[in-house]
Amino acid sequence: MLSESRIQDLNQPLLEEHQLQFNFLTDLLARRQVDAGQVVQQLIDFQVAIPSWALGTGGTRFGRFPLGGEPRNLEEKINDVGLLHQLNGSSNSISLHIPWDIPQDIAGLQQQLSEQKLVIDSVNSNTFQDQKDQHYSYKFGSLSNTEAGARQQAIQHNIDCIRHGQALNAKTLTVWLADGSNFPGQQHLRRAYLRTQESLAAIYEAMPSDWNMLIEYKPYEPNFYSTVIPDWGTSYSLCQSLGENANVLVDLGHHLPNTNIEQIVGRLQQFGRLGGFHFNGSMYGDDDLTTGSTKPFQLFLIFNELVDAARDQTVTNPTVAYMIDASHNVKDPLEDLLQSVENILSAYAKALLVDRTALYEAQEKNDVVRAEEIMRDAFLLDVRPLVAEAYRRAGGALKPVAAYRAAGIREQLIQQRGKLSLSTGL
Ligand code: AOS
Ligand code: ZN
Ligand code: ZN
Repeated sequence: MLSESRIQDLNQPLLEEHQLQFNFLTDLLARRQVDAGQVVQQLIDFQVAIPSWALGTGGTRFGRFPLGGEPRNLEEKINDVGLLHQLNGSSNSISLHIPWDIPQDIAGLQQQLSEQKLVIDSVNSNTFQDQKDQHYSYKFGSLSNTEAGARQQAIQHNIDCIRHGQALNAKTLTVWLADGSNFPGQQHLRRAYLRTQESLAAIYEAMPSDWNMLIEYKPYEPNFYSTVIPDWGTSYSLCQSLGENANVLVDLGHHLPNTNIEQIVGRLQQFGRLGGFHFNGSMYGDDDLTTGSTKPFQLFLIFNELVDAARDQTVTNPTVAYMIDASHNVKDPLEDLLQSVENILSAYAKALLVDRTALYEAQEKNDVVRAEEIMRDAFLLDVRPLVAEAYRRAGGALKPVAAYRAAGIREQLIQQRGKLSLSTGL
């Protein structure tokens, strides 16, 4: 939808100022023995998957305010991710949600994906809603349900997800369970865990050997007394019992306020069990706001753990899958996703700039203030010229949100798909 030359035209008036800022930063970093070009290359290589359910306006249980032009089917969702990828060069993959995105025309989809330079990242199962024609209800759980038939149905759904994913060369199944209880005594806590473990083992057994399972934890919602997989420890223990292709997924919104998420990230890498991320921003819980909108320092500290572990040869963690899991009520979802990716790349760039030798030295000497200053030095540097340069070198826009608006993309989408088009999803 956007031609490369259109993006170049939009970049043209911004180029001079960009060069000025980028050159300044390059010189400044060179004085500190950091090669700006190398950092830019690492930013270009960093890709964040976009979930199919984030492309339409999200909502809350109090209502939804559709924006128009929302993708109505998988083809249109892929198209939207393709647009994002054209603008920022950093979103080359899409995560599917079954049954919302069951692939029909496999050959057509494969062709579309390759034309838009995209791949399918992961497949997410859905056992938190009842689908019509479904025999057993998930009202009282899925993989942990007390009824064997309901568990079997949920196991089969996850296996079906794998089959759908295989058709499009995906290699990851993400499992998030809403299972839990709302009132004390409602559920036998240990038995619910054991039933879940057994169900997950059945799915794991059916999974091809080159696939990975990511197990997401969440302390509350939609259940408010207990959740079967509430925390990283439970996810971790399940992964340990399943095998090496099961790993923990950290969704930034799935922690109680003030949890030290960066430490969890560090621990999981130490244990070789960090499988992936769902990025979003959060004030209170699973708010699904723009990543980095409220706590950019926390995001930086998380990336600091990732960069640090990547440089440590004693850490043998599998490749981490990065995805955004956010969709809120008031923004154009495509603008929201562009902002999220930008905040993620900025946090990563800052983490790459931490003077690690000096930091280790300060840590060894217990020089608290010096250590903190080193972190602040990296965090407070304005790295936007590095991120913009990464976009530009990848053929994207220097300022993706501005380019998206200037190109009138939402208006075009509304014209094509209608004012009332509704995306399937939450
Ligand atoms: C739910 O809270 C989890 O974050 C899921 O990862 C995800 O949002 C859901 O599967 C989307 O339907
Ligand atoms: Zn999530
Ligand atoms: Zn969530």
